[in-house]
Amino acid sequence: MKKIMLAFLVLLNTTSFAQKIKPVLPVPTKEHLAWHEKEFYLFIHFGPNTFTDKEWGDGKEDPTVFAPTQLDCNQWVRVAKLAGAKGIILTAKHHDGFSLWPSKYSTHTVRESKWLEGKGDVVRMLSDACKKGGLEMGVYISPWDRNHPDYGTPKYNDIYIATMKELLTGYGKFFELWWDGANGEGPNGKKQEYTFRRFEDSAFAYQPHLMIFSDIGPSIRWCGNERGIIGNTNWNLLDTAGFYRGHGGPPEDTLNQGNVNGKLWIPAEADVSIRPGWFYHAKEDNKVKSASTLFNLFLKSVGNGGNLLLNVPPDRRGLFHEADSASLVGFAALREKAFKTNLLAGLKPVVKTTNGLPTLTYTFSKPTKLNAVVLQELIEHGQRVKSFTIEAKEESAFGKTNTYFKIFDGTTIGRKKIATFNPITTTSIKITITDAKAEVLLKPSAAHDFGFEVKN
Ligand code: FUL
Repeated sequence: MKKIMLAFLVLLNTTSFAQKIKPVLPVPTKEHLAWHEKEFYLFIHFGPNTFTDKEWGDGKEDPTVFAPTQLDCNQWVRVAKLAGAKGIILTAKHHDGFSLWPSKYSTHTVRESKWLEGKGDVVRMLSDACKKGGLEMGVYISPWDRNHPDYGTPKYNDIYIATMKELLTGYGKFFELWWDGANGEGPNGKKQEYTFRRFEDSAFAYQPHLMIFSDIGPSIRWCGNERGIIGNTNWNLLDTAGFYRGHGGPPEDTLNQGNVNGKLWIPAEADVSIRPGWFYHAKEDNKVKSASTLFNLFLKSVGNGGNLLLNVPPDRRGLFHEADSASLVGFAALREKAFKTNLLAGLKPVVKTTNGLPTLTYTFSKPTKLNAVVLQELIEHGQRVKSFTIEAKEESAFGKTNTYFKIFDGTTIGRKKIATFNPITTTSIKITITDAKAEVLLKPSAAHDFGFEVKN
């Protein structure tokens, strides 16, 4: 049996070749594939907490505290685009229950504020700005509601569904719906028994192409931490049987790495804030993550096969703060510099198969400096690679021109693996798949010299 099928072969004869490929189940949906391609998008936490200096509002705040002076969603979109983000997910409703749109199911909304004389709608403004700027939009609608008088009663589940309907049918297409796991007491001291299955069915009925995030999916999983770090080993697969949202999910390291033989395709998303808090606090203006910290987070999330959801909280003006914008622009410049030149472009690897596992050898025309190799599987046919190594040919300093030394020991590849190592100058690199579930299907590899240091 021919155990290796490389992407360049697939690309030569896509249809007939693709038909012969036996998938390794589960495989991603086409919505998953489109989501994977987004890689990086922004999160926006904005609401009364921005003005009360809190992280979790109690739902009793006077709605008139919400008083941005220069709110401009076009500025958010402009900066997001400069940062190279593909979309924006907005906290349409956080735990305080305050709705950033004039919901008819709540009395704690922008309508009750004095902002734009109660006629404003942040969801509408952002959705218009995203459409104009060519970004996709998503919404965070907190199930936990510390304001709604019916929270803690079965009626609230219907209200939550009606609230979702208002958003999901009133503003055009959203790419993602975000459910955080928090489930505390409401105003009457009771916790809610959520009917998540109904929530899910309703959301998909309103927007069939939606990707729904929660700690355990159904579409995307939490990566198990809020530091933006997905496991070096990262299976896009997860077993959710026996776990219920809000009642304890799998252990955090399982969320971080997935399950090697998981039954469902539920990839990891890394949510992390550019500042210590999720909401804006002036005292954190000097704690904004630097461009190079963001770049390292990119390596630990997108570079480990997941997506990066980076929170940038607007300030009390309703604008991204200058410090945040500067980091974001610097972050984009580092990505541009790092990935601009593919040192393997135009090089055809020599492919050898040992025990059914491929080794790809690339030979440079002259000694070449590099500190990263990017590998990708054709995940539409399932995730397969369990481990691999990268070796580089020794410089001829000791006359041993034919020896290779190991520069990277890897596990999964999945949608993308950005393997980084201390810079080396070499004439040849060898990528060996050392274990895989089935035939290995790789896209063409890339190698780079970032030209700056990264934390390995
Ligand atoms: C958590 C929330 O409790 C935080 O306030 C924040 O929104 C974070 C992204 O999700 O569950």
